[in-house]
Amino acid sequence: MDKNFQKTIDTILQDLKSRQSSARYKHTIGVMYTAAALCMKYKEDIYKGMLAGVLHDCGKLIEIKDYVKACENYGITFDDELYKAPHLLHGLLGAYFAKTRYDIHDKDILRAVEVHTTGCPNMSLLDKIIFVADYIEPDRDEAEDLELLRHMAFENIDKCIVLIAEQTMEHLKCKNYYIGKTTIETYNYYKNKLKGE
Ligand code: DGI
Ligand code: FE
Ligand code: FE
Repeated sequence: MDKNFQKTIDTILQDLKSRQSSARYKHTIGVMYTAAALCMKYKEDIYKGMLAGVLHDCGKLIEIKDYVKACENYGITFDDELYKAPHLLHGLLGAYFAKTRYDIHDKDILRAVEVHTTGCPNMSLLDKIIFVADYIEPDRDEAEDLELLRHMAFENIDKCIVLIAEQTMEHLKCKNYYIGKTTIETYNYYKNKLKGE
């Protein structure tokens, strides 16, 4: 463990506090602590989990209308389908800002930030923890069955991922929003994984 870890987290939090809305900051803190708890449960590095939690939405430091242009400017390449749902770019932008603004180069952390919105097949434990923590942190209240999901996160994280992906797709379908390829792949991958167990 890096001895300066707490200092690194504090410095980034201080910066985020001054740049994020108070609601987004509260969510950030919620994801950080929820990720820490899940790391304890699943024996993942707590400090990596906390740092990934702190950074996961830092892509939102710029406005959504600027996401596409920013990706072009920074040389961040993305699948054409993301033009249909540009808010999904905040993970990629977040990983970029984590590196360039906050000097975090740990590949596992950057990857967890990158995939936190859609998940992806075959996620690392850290990826899963951030994906789930983002959805269940204490300040969230919009999802259905939060009590069940919060319990399931600590019982069977893969099952929790399937439930989250399912709810997200339902929600998108109801609203007639574009459902991304990766979102569907995440759901299918973890659904099949559970069947095989
Ligand atoms: O950034 P947060 O709000 O904390 O959470 P997030 O990064 O998980 O983003 C959640 C939003 O992303 C939520 O409104 C659902 C949406 N989303 C997730 N997968 C897809 C999606 N939106 C579209 N259009 N398509 C997707 O596949
Ligand atoms: Fe996000
Ligand atoms: Fe988030």
